Amino acid sequence: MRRTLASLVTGAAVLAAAGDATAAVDYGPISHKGLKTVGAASTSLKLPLQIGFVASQSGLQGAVKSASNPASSSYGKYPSLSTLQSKYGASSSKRKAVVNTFKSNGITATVDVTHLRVSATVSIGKAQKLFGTKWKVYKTDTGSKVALPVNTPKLPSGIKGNVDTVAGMRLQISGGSSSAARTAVVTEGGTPTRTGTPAFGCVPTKFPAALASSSGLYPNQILEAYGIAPLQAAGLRGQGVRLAIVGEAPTPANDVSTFRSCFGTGGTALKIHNAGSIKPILESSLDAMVASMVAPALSRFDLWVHPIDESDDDGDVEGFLHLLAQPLQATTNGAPLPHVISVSYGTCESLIKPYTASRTLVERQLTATAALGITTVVAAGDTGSSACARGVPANKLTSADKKPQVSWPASSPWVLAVGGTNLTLDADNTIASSGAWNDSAYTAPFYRTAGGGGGTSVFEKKPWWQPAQSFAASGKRMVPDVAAFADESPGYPVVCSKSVKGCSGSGQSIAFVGGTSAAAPLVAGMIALWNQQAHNQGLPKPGFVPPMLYNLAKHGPQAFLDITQGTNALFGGSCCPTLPGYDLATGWGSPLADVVASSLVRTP
Ligand SMILES: [Ca+2]
Repeated sequence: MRRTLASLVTGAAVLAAAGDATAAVDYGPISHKGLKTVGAASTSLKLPLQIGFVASQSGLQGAVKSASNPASSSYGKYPSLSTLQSKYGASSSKRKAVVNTFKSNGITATVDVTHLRVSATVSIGKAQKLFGTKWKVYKTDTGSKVALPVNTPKLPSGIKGNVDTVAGMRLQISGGSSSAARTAVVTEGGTPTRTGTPAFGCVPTKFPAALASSSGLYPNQILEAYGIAPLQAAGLRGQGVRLAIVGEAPTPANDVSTFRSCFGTGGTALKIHNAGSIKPILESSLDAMVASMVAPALSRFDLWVHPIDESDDDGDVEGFLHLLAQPLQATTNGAPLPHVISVSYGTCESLIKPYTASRTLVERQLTATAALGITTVVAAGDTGSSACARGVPANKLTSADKKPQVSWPASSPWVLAVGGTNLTLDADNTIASSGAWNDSAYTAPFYRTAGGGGGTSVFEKKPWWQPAQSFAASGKRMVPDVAAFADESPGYPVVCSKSVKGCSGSGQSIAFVGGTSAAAPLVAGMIALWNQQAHNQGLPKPGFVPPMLYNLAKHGPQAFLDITQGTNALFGGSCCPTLPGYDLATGWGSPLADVVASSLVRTP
């Protein structure tokens, strides 16, 4: 069984944003121009509003730069959460004015821990009075029904002037024509079957069927290949470091512990938060098992769960915002901030592009996270240079699906984007060859339209730490930053049980799973070890690592396994071949964890 990562989104309606040049408040796509009116919206429907304060976004961005730039004298000096609030967040008077305006209308509004955002759930009945417009239900061109304001909302005094972004005025009532399941599934550096020498752990006795298969690169092999094993042997196992995974569903704790005892990677137990009665998914199992094999002895190992409604036209960006905000929000209950957050979700840029308001709020959340010295590691996607082809059955792929696209939020300048590679190992588990992950290069039965995400963003600006490249559109964010083993052929062995969505068989079994959603927690685990190394040696905190890694690629390229074989194009076209050095299929290549750990930056 093979599976790749879950996505945020399916088909989407593309609506024009209702712009108001003077007021400069972004409500996202709330225009109903050209849509068929269904009727009045029920006044009891609830709008989950997420509202961005007028705050010092440029100051916040500057704080990320000065703390994460290895050439800066303030390298490693990240502000605390309380400094971030007071220096860059909304002022007390702005926060109070907004909260009190809602309060006087009988609505509870809650300011988030960064003081950049406030949330309030408002019935359409109350919203109509508060914002001076009716809401009606409209039918979109995908067949979904949405409630939208009839006129551009008018912000009441107390709110007006204190906020610049309001998401959630548009409420999806029913889903549209959602596309089919997202379950997906040495050519050019890869071998679709097992290579090297696995340590099978408990597999021969507990999972003989997995032993008999030719799939899977096992934990000992991955740890050896990427220079993680020597760090672990030297005592670096994540002690003192906090790693958080965010996901739309939990994993059975028992599957994670079986995996860890099977392969000898036991240590700090995974704490799962807010799982409720949500059915476990394989994605979360993969994330937890891969991160735990790299950094088994973390001081905190958390999985934060928040459901995502994948039938929403926008892929539930607001649900994603909640998901992403949890590790920071948990500080209100006394939880310490994580050092690294692993995210295996994404959606293709053209689907998310119109949803400007909620997208802006996610970007700000990611900026605040980076400013606190936390790296958010995001999977770059599993459909090569065509991110919109995700989840679309081969016979239904349109030319728009096949177009070069990257996945968001991997394309955000505030995250580390991790692409995918294939991997062939020698008998001693050192790397024999590695190429861009692209299963369309294999023949049956290993052929898949699956590969590592990468390309150039259409709406994200090129971050200051990314040097321009002749082969990419100038001024835009290039994806990925790095890449690691993600090939679902042969895949990673993962323990899964019957209760897990997407897992077949009775009781526990081994599934072989791939995707950049495996590569992302792998790199997140490495970042945990680099944090520990920096702490042990009294070096500045690696914090938001992309600038440090790009600096390293320039001055010490041996810290990466440069990938020069293959392309991540699944449907032909010129994007994106691997090249010597940086390329749009694999970034700088695969970080070699021990070399990076020995090259960490000292204070200038
Ligand atoms: Ca390369």
